[in-house]
Amino acid sequence: MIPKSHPRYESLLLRDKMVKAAQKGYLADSALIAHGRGEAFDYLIGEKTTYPAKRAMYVAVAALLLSNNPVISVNGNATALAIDEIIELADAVNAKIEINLFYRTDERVKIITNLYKDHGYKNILGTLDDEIKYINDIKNSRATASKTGIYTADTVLIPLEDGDRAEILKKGGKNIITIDLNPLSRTSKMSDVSIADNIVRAIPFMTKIAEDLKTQDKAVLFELVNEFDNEENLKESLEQIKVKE
Ligand code: PTJ
Repeated sequence: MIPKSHPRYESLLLRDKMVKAAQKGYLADSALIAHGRGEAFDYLIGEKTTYPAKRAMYVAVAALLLSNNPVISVNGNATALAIDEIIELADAVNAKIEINLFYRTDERVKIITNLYKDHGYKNILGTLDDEIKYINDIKNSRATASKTGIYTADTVLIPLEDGDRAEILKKGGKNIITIDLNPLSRTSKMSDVSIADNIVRAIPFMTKIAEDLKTQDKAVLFELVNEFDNEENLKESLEQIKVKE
Protein backbone atom coordinates (compact mmCIF):
# COMPACT_ATOMS: atom_id res chain seq x y z
CA MET A 1 0.00 0.00 0.00
CA ILE A 2 1.53 3.31 -1.10
CA PRO A 3 0.68 6.24 1.21
CA LYS A 4 -0.94 9.16 -0.67
CA SER A 5 1.31 11.55 1.21
CA HIS A 6 4.43 10.10 -0.42
CA PRO A 7 6.07 12.83 -2.57
CA ARG A 8 6.45 10.35 -5.44
CA TYR A 9 2.96 8.85 -5.02
CA GLU A 10 1.86 9.07 -8.69
CA SER A 11 5.10 7.59 -9.94
CA LEU A 12 5.00 4.76 -7.38
CA LEU A 13 1.41 4.00 -8.35
CA LEU A 14 2.46 3.52 -11.97
CA ARG A 15 5.34 1.29 -10.91
CA ASP A 16 2.89 -0.76 -8.89
CA LYS A 17 0.64 -1.17 -11.95
CA MET A 18 3.63 -2.37 -13.94
CA VAL A 19 4.74 -4.83 -11.26
CA LYS A 20 1.21 -6.26 -11.00
CA ALA A 21 0.99 -6.58 -14.79
CA ALA A 22 4.33 -8.41 -14.81
CA GLN A 23 3.00 -10.78 -12.17
CA LYS A 24 -0.07 -11.46 -14.34
CA GLY A 25 2.33 -12.57 -17.09
CA TYR A 26 1.46 -10.22 -19.94
CA LEU A 27 4.43 -7.85 -19.93
CA ALA A 28 7.60 -8.32 -21.95
CA ASP A 29 10.63 -9.22 -19.81
CA SER A 30 12.16 -5.85 -20.64
CA ALA A 31 8.94 -3.85 -20.03
CA LEU A 32 10.18 -2.40 -16.76
CA ILE A 33 13.37 -1.19 -18.44
CA ALA A 34 11.25 0.61 -21.06
CA HIS A 35 9.14 2.06 -18.26
CA GLY A 36 12.25 3.30 -16.49
CA ARG A 37 13.43 5.07 -19.62
CA GLY A 38 10.05 6.76 -19.85
CA GLU A 39 10.21 7.76 -16.17
CA ALA A 40 13.58 9.43 -16.71
CA PHE A 41 12.25 11.58 -19.57
CA ASP A 42 9.09 12.36 -17.61
CA TYR A 43 11.18 13.51 -14.65
CA LEU A 44 13.11 15.86 -16.91
CA ILE A 45 9.95 17.57 -18.22
CA GLY A 46 8.61 18.01 -14.70
CA GLU A 47 6.02 15.20 -14.99
CA LYS A 48 3.63 17.65 -16.65
CA THR A 49 2.07 17.84 -20.08
CA THR A 50 4.05 20.43 -22.03
CA TYR A 51 2.68 22.95 -24.53
CA PRO A 52 4.17 21.18 -27.60
CA ALA A 53 2.67 17.90 -26.38
CA LYS A 54 -0.75 19.55 -26.09
CA ARG A 55 -0.44 21.01 -29.57
CA ALA A 56 0.48 17.57 -30.96
CA MET A 57 -2.51 16.03 -29.17
CA TYR A 58 -4.95 18.42 -30.85
CA VAL A 59 -3.47 17.54 -34.23
CA ALA A 60 -3.49 13.82 -33.44
CA VAL A 61 -7.15 13.85 -32.42
CA ALA A 62 -8.07 15.88 -35.49
CA ALA A 63 -6.27 13.31 -37.67
CA LEU A 64 -8.00 10.41 -35.92
CA LEU A 65 -11.42 12.04 -36.37
CA LEU A 66 -10.74 12.64 -40.06
CA SER A 67 -9.67 9.03 -40.69
CA ASN A 68 -11.76 6.27 -42.23
CA ASN A 69 -10.13 3.39 -40.37
CA PRO A 70 -8.09 4.62 -37.38
CA VAL A 71 -6.45 2.00 -35.17
CA ILE A 72 -4.84 2.22 -31.73
CA SER A 73 -2.00 -0.28 -31.49
CA VAL A 74 -1.48 -1.64 -27.98
CA ASN A 75 1.38 -3.53 -26.38
CA GLY A 76 1.93 -4.84 -22.84
CA ASN A 77 3.09 -1.54 -21.32
CA ALA A 78 0.28 0.56 -22.80
CA THR A 79 -2.27 -1.96 -21.58
CA ALA A 80 -0.82 -2.08 -18.07
CA LEU A 81 -0.78 1.70 -17.71
CA ALA A 82 -3.93 2.85 -19.46
CA ILE A 83 -6.33 0.08 -20.56
CA ASP A 84 -9.57 1.86 -19.58
CA GLU A 85 -8.40 5.20 -20.92
CA ILE A 86 -7.43 3.59 -24.25
CA ILE A 87 -10.90 2.05 -24.55
CA GLU A 88 -12.49 5.44 -23.82
CA LEU A 89 -10.35 7.16 -26.45
CA ALA A 90 -11.18 4.46 -29.01
CA ASP A 91 -14.87 5.07 -28.38
CA ALA A 92 -14.47 8.86 -28.57
CA VAL A 93 -12.71 8.84 -31.95
CA ASN A 94 -14.34 5.69 -33.31
CA ALA A 95 -11.04 3.82 -33.58
CA LYS A 96 -10.30 0.10 -33.38
CA ILE A 97 -7.85 -1.35 -30.86
CA GLU A 98 -5.30 -3.92 -32.00
CA ILE A 99 -2.76 -5.96 -30.03
CA ASN A 100 0.71 -5.68 -31.51
CA LEU A 101 3.65 -7.03 -29.52
CA PHE A 102 7.37 -6.86 -30.07
CA TYR A 103 7.90 -9.93 -27.87
CA ARG A 104 4.80 -11.74 -29.15
CA THR A 105 3.81 -15.05 -27.57
CA ASP A 106 0.42 -16.77 -27.78
CA GLU A 107 0.23 -16.71 -23.99
CA ARG A 108 0.68 -12.93 -23.78
CA VAL A 109 -1.79 -12.31 -26.62
CA LYS A 110 -4.34 -14.51 -24.84
CA ILE A 111 -4.00 -12.68 -21.50
CA ILE A 112 -4.17 -9.23 -23.13
CA THR A 113 -7.20 -10.25 -25.24
CA ASN A 114 -9.05 -11.40 -22.13
CA LEU A 115 -8.11 -8.21 -20.27
CA TYR A 116 -9.71 -5.99 -22.92
CA LYS A 117 -12.80 -8.20 -22.94
CA ASP A 118 -12.99 -8.11 -19.13
CA HIS A 119 -12.75 -4.31 -19.29
CA GLY A 120 -15.77 -4.20 -21.61
CA TYR A 121 -14.07 -4.00 -25.00
CA LYS A 122 -15.24 -6.98 -27.03
CA ASN A 123 -13.88 -6.31 -30.53
CA ILE A 124 -10.17 -6.35 -29.83
CA LEU A 125 -8.07 -7.12 -32.95
CA GLY A 126 -4.72 -8.85 -33.36
CA THR A 127 -5.92 -11.81 -31.31
CA LEU A 128 -5.12 -15.49 -31.85
CA ASP A 129 -8.35 -16.05 -33.81
CA ASP A 130 -8.14 -12.84 -35.86
CA GLU A 131 -7.15 -12.90 -39.54
CA ILE A 132 -3.55 -11.77 -39.26
CA LYS A 133 -1.46 -10.48 -42.17
CA TYR A 134 2.21 -9.53 -42.02
CA ILE A 135 3.77 -6.23 -43.09
CA ASN A 136 6.57 -7.30 -45.44
CA ASP A 137 9.44 -5.07 -44.41
CA ILE A 138 9.10 -5.50 -40.64
CA LYS A 139 11.47 -8.27 -39.62
CA ASN A 140 10.13 -8.93 -36.12
CA SER A 141 6.87 -9.80 -34.38
CA ARG A 142 5.58 -6.26 -34.80
CA ALA A 143 4.93 -7.23 -38.45
CA THR A 144 1.53 -8.64 -37.46
CA ALA A 145 -1.41 -6.63 -38.77
CA SER A 146 -5.05 -7.51 -38.52
CA LYS A 147 -6.76 -7.58 -41.93
CA THR A 148 -9.47 -5.20 -40.77
CA GLY A 149 -7.15 -3.26 -38.45
CA ILE A 150 -3.58 -2.06 -38.96
CA TYR A 151 -3.28 -3.76 -42.37
CA THR A 152 -5.97 -1.57 -43.90
CA ALA A 153 -5.81 1.37 -41.45
CA ASP A 154 -5.26 4.90 -42.73
CA THR A 155 -4.11 6.20 -39.33
CA VAL A 156 -2.33 4.23 -36.60
CA LEU A 157 -1.72 5.51 -33.09
CA ILE A 158 1.40 3.84 -31.71
CA PRO A 159 2.01 4.52 -28.03
CA LEU A 160 5.20 3.54 -26.27
CA GLU A 161 7.35 2.01 -28.93
CA ASP A 162 10.82 2.66 -30.29
CA GLY A 163 11.75 0.90 -33.50
CA ASP A 164 11.36 0.72 -37.24
CA ARG A 165 7.63 0.04 -37.49
CA ALA A 166 6.53 3.69 -37.63
CA GLU A 167 8.81 4.38 -40.59
CA ILE A 168 7.70 1.27 -42.48
CA LEU A 169 3.99 1.87 -41.88
CA LYS A 170 4.45 5.48 -42.95
CA LYS A 171 6.18 4.38 -46.17
CA GLY A 172 3.13 2.19 -46.74
CA GLY A 173 1.01 5.36 -46.85
CA LYS A 174 -0.37 5.38 -43.32
CA ASN A 175 -0.58 8.40 -41.08
CA ILE A 176 1.38 7.63 -37.90
CA ILE A 177 0.82 9.14 -34.47
CA THR A 178 3.03 8.26 -31.53
CA ILE A 179 2.96 8.85 -27.79
CA ASP A 180 6.53 8.55 -26.54
CA LEU A 181 8.16 10.50 -23.73
CA ASN A 182 11.44 10.34 -25.63
CA PRO A 183 11.39 13.00 -28.37
CA LEU A 184 14.64 11.52 -29.71
CA SER A 185 13.30 8.02 -30.27
CA ARG A 186 13.26 6.62 -33.77
CA THR A 187 9.49 6.29 -33.59
CA SER A 188 9.06 9.95 -32.50
CA LYS A 189 11.29 11.12 -35.33
CA MET A 190 9.61 9.00 -38.00
CA SER A 191 5.99 9.69 -37.09
CA ASP A 192 3.69 12.29 -38.59
CA VAL A 193 2.54 13.47 -35.17
CA SER A 194 4.65 12.78 -32.06
CA ILE A 195 3.28 13.41 -28.61
CA ALA A 196 6.14 13.60 -26.08
CA ASP A 197 4.08 12.94 -22.98
CA ASN A 198 3.28 10.19 -20.51
CA ILE A 199 0.59 7.88 -21.87
CA VAL A 200 -1.30 8.14 -18.57
CA ARG A 201 -1.73 11.90 -19.06
CA ALA A 202 -1.96 11.96 -22.85
CA ILE A 203 -4.74 9.46 -23.52
CA PRO A 204 -7.39 10.96 -21.18
CA PHE A 205 -6.49 14.44 -22.41
CA MET A 206 -6.98 13.29 -26.00
CA THR A 207 -10.43 11.94 -25.12
CA LYS A 208 -11.37 15.37 -23.76
CA ILE A 209 -10.02 17.04 -26.91
CA ALA A 210 -12.09 14.62 -29.01
CA GLU A 211 -15.30 15.76 -27.30
CA ASP A 212 -14.41 19.33 -28.23
CA LEU A 213 -13.17 18.72 -31.79
CA LYS A 214 -16.14 16.52 -32.66
CA THR A 215 -18.33 19.60 -32.51
CA GLN A 216 -16.09 21.53 -34.92
CA ASP A 217 -16.37 21.87 -38.65
CA LYS A 218 -14.19 19.44 -40.63
CA ALA A 219 -12.36 22.41 -42.15
CA VAL A 220 -11.06 23.29 -38.67
CA LEU A 221 -9.68 19.76 -38.25
CA PHE A 222 -8.02 19.84 -41.67
CA GLU A 223 -6.44 23.18 -40.81
CA LEU A 224 -5.01 21.80 -37.56
CA VAL A 225 -3.47 18.84 -39.39
CA ASN A 226 -2.17 20.79 -42.37
CA GLU A 227 -0.51 23.54 -40.35
CA PHE A 228 1.39 21.16 -38.07
CA ASP A 229 5.15 20.69 -38.42
CA ASN A 230 6.23 17.61 -36.46
CA GLU A 231 9.95 18.27 -36.77
CA GLU A 232 9.55 21.77 -35.38
CA ASN A 233 7.24 20.54 -32.61
CA LEU A 234 9.73 17.83 -31.63
CA LYS A 235 12.46 20.47 -31.36
CA GLU A 236 10.20 22.39 -28.99
CA SER A 237 9.49 19.19 -27.05
CA LEU A 238 13.22 18.63 -26.64
CA GLU A 239 13.63 22.18 -25.33
CA GLN A 240 11.20 21.31 -22.51
CA ILE A 241 13.83 19.01 -21.05
CA LYS A 242 15.49 21.22 -18.50
CA VAL A 243 18.28 19.99 -16.32
CA LYS A 244 18.36 22.26 -13.28
CA GLU A 245 19.32 21.77 -9.65
O1 PTJ B 1 4.71 -5.54 -25.08
P1 PTJ B 1 5.79 -5.60 -26.12
O2 PTJ B 1 6.31 -7.01 -26.35
O3 PTJ B 1 5.37 -4.99 -27.44
O4 PTJ B 1 7.04 -4.76 -25.59
C1 PTJ B 1 6.82 -3.43 -25.16
C2 PTJ B 1 8.15 -2.69 -24.92
C3 PTJ B 1 7.79 -1.32 -24.37
C4 PTJ B 1 8.99 -3.45 -23.92
C5 PTJ B 1 8.88 -2.58 -26.26
O5 PTJ B 1 8.04 -1.94 -27.20
C6 PTJ B 1 10.16 -1.82 -26.12
O6 PTJ B 1 11.22 -2.37 -25.88
O7 PTJ B 1 10.04 -0.50 -26.26
P2 PTJ B 1 11.27 0.53 -26.22
O8 PTJ B 1 12.11 0.35 -27.44
O9 PTJ B 1 11.93 0.51 -24.89
O10 PTJ B 1 10.49 1.89 -26.38
C7 PTJ B 1 9.56 2.33 -25.45
C8 PTJ B 1 9.48 3.85 -25.55
O11 PTJ B 1 8.39 4.26 -24.74
C9 PTJ B 1 10.73 4.57 -25.01
O12 PTJ B 1 11.11 5.56 -25.94
C10 PTJ B 1 10.27 5.20 -23.69
O13 PTJ B 1 10.86 6.46 -23.47
C11 PTJ B 1 8.78 5.36 -23.93
N1 PTJ B 1 7.97 5.29 -22.70
C12 PTJ B 1 8.14 4.48 -21.63
N2 PTJ B 1 7.17 4.67 -20.72
C13 PTJ B 1 6.33 5.60 -21.25
C14 PTJ B 1 6.83 6.00 -22.51
N3 PTJ B 1 6.21 6.91 -23.28
C15 PTJ B 1 5.06 7.44 -22.81
N4 PTJ B 1 4.52 7.09 -21.61
C16 PTJ B 1 5.12 6.20 -20.80
N5 PTJ B 1 4.58 5.88 -19.61
